[in-house]
Amino acid sequence: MKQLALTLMLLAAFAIPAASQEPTSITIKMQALNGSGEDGMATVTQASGGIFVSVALQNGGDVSQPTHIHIGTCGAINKAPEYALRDTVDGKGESSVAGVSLSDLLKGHYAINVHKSGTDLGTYVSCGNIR
Ligand SMILES: [Cu+2]
Repeated sequence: MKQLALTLMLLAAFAIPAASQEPTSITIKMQALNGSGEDGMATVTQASGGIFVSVALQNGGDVSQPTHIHIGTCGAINKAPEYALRDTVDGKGESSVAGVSLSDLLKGHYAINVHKSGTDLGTYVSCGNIR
């Protein structure tokens, strides 16, 4: 009987996958920049053939704010957008991006970056690291 219990325990141990499962959705803390007050959250969800990105910020205002995924981190971001997202308006934006997976993003260094406006791309108002 003792032997059986031990065997079952060993079987259970092997049934647990060695690597932890890839997440299907992550939540990102978006941090206000340059006095914008645009703190908030973003989610990146794996979808079929791509990802779905949802951004929700405070104090967004009604100006369309260009929003992208950039290579790098919020502290050291590559200025060229890597993946375009829908503009954030009133603090909200929802985008589908084809041809990229959440696990690809998590393997590299990427950040979601929100710009002040189409005419002031150089001022960043909110950023969150994808991790
Ligand atoms: Cu950008």
